[in-house]
Amino acid sequence: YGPSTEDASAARDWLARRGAFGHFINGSFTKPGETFETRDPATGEVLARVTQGTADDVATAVKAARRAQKGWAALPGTERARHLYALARHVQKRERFLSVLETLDNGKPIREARDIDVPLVARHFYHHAGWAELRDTRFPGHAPLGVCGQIIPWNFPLLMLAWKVAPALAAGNTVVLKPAEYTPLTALAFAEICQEVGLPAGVVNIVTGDGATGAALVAAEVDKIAFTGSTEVGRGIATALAGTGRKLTLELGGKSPFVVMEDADLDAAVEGVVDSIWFNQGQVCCAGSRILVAESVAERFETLLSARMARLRVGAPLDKSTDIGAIVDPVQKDRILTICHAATDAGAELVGGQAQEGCFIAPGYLKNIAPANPGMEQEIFGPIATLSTFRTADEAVELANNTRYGLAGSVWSESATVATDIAARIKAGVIWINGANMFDAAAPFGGYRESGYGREGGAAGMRDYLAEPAVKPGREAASK
Ligand code: TXE
Repeated sequence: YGPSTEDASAARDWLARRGAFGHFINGSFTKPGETFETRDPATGEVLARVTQGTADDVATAVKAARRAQKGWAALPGTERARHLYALARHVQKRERFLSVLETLDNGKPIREARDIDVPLVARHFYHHAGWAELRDTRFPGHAPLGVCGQIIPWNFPLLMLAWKVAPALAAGNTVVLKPAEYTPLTALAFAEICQEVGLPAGVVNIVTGDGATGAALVAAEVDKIAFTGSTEVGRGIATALAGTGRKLTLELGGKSPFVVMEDADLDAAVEGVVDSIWFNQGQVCCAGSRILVAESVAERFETLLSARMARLRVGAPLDKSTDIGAIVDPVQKDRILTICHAATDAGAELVGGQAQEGCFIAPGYLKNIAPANPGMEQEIFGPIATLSTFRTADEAVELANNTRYGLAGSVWSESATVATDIAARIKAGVIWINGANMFDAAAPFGGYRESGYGREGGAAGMRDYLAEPAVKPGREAASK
């Protein structure tokens, strides 16, 4: 485990001290109830035991959030901001510990947890501290929604928590958050940070558990559900909430196009693929999983791509030189391999992408793949892209949009005119030009079609945590 040993032992000491975790409700940890194990996917080692939240646990947490909400909303924006700044600073103070804990629980390379996940978490709280102050100027007459139920996935555990918690709190809501069952640990560490900074009790509540706990939260007396996860579960949540009048935002799957035009800087585009589909083992909702490359440069591009792919190091996530860590769980590994087998059975050729012992899969891509191939249609959510070619710009756009999803896209060209023209014609919530997977707290993120609805980040994200005024302030003033 090399140079990270010291940090790793700090995280392990913390886990050993805690052993089993209860929920975080009304500012303190409950006694552990019936528990399940959370493991390090790289080694299979049990890291801790975590409580399986019941409907009663959820109801208790929602009550605590309800009690806290009026007081929290009544604080001046500058006071809410002060708390959000404090959360950001304390995340930074404990960034090494949080990075190691995230890597242990999720299997992602420590380099990514340390340089991407945790810094973005701090940035998200800093940014939304600003929004807490600006809320009434920017959204006059708007009110917080009340209590928000938030259900998050396992691919960016702490970052998804930040995306949910920071805007909700900035707007004046209180929250009950359910982390994913594979990766509950950084959320529980975050609960400790809430205690450290003196966040009022009940403003943030964390109930751990699996899908049943998530379903209990959806059924609880909350004013909004914010969900990030699979399209299938998102669809069920939308059905469950239909007719209840509760607000819902869904951030679901994707199969985002990565379009390499004839005049692209091919070396840069190859590096873009690394950031796009081989980042976080490809377990990224906005991963550029469908590479579309201009036929005239396809051969050269593939030569560069396969050479770069061969240099990626698969291995121990805590090793600083690792590029590709562990898949989050054996179930997910099987899911990835099943789609790859279906793709090759249907005639595609898999380059690389070998399954390795444990939760590891080498990076790879599927080529000679038909548009109707399952590997082309389904979200693989692993380190395997598809590679196909196009002849004209129109064909590139048509292929890019040939999906039921619409989360993200990436266009590579040395011509601003070409790049912006293609970008504008791709139907997706986020488009990067000559880049991939660039996130910022100020930029709204979210999808179209089966990728969901609602936005997270920036003003659009704030709006989704606020209720419109019944009377527009402008008109009210005019009638006086
Ligand atoms: O997701 P789930 P899974 C996609 C990706 C992946 C597939 C399956 O393709 O291979 O989904 O992953 C909670 N009511 N994404 O099975 O089940 C669950 O406990 C309420 C894309 O892990 O959707 C967890 O907290 N909640 C995605 C969260 O939902 C329920 C990220 C996500 O788990 C629930 C993750 C229910 N009935 C997977 N059932 C992205 N958009 O980034 C489960 N949950």
